[in-house]
Amino acid sequence: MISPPIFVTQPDLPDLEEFIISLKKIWNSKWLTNNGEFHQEFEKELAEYLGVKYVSLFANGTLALVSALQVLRISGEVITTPYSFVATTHALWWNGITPVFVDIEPETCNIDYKKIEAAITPKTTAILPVHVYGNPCEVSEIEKIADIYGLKVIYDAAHAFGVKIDNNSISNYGDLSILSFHATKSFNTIEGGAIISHDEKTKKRIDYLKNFGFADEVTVVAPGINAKMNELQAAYGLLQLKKFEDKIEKRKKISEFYRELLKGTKGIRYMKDIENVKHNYAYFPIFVDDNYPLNRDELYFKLQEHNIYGRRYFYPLISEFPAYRGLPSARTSNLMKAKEVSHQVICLPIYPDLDLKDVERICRIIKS
Ligand code: T4K
Repeated sequence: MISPPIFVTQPDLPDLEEFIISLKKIWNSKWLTNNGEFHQEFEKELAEYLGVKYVSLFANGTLALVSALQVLRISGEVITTPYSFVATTHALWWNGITPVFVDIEPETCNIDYKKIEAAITPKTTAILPVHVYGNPCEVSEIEKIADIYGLKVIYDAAHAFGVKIDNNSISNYGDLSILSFHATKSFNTIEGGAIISHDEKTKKRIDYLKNFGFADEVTVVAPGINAKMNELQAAYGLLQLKKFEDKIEKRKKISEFYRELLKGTKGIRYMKDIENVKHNYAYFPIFVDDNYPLNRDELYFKLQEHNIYGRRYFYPLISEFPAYRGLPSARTSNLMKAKEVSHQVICLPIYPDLDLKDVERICRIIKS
């Protein structure tokens, strides 16, 4: 008998009874969106939990990214990675900005900071790196480059909710950081996202921009957008926050079990924890090289025959999609490492309720 499907992730939901209590409050108040009580409380609690100064909630991570670029008035060219979810580069495109792709460093799958300087031109205004799979970028080195060339840094921290370096939130680095709370993320509000900022003036500008640019009833300070999170999402998020640490512990256990079982499997590489980093174990990518008897796609589809649906995050590279492949920086010779890794990766299923017996079964298939 074939087992039920196991997907790359399964969203974690709050306790339904508790959520109903919040829903009743919303029903009674008739306050559904536009900076309601749950929204205000969620922003405050998130800032406290993450250890950051200001959180601005958004309807989703993509709108947070698009808006973050507007907040800092970024234009011209922005240096970024081709090894990410398409939303990273799409946010640039929606702002009329030209992405300039820089290759990655295969150990972490993050942008290779050593290659950033060579990509800077007089049109460069910012760097948009991604903490891929929640692995922190080389934040100090990136900051040094940004300071020398007068560039802004916006981190796409969509995968990095709760990640810390030396006990300091990853979201405290850069001029702004964006988070995603999509259903598939380690922390979800169904859809949702946030911009993390470090001073009151910037927080204000973000909040104006996500609400059409309104500063008050009769003042529109900029052509803003509607990117607000609603009260239902915020109430749901508050409940999620209470149990997030437990969920990370469960993910960590699963991650460690995968590593233990896959240890020594020829042709299969996986990522190690980084010293001084508190990881969130959002993803469990493996990289299949020539020493493995099958190529990546053969293993990917073999797993599917057993009803196991990993995902090839991130294949193809963003630079290979029609909108971007004509750009000079999209040429393969510029992105050799990213190309190689994108042909090796499979993200294996990981979520708090994943049974360790299923992890065992997945590893048995990989090793057989
Ligand atoms: N920057 C980065 C680096 C990102 O990775 C993302 C999003 C963003 C920015 C943008 O943030 P948002 O605007 O999304 O907040 C998923 C997500 O839709 C996307 O949020 C995420 N990155 C990306 C890496 O993954 P898909 O197209 O792979 O998702 P989908 O629908 O195929 O779901 C994957 C699996 O999850 C399904 O096979 C089954 C399971 N699933 C999914 C959903 C939605 C469930 O069990 N229940 C569900 O409700 O993009």
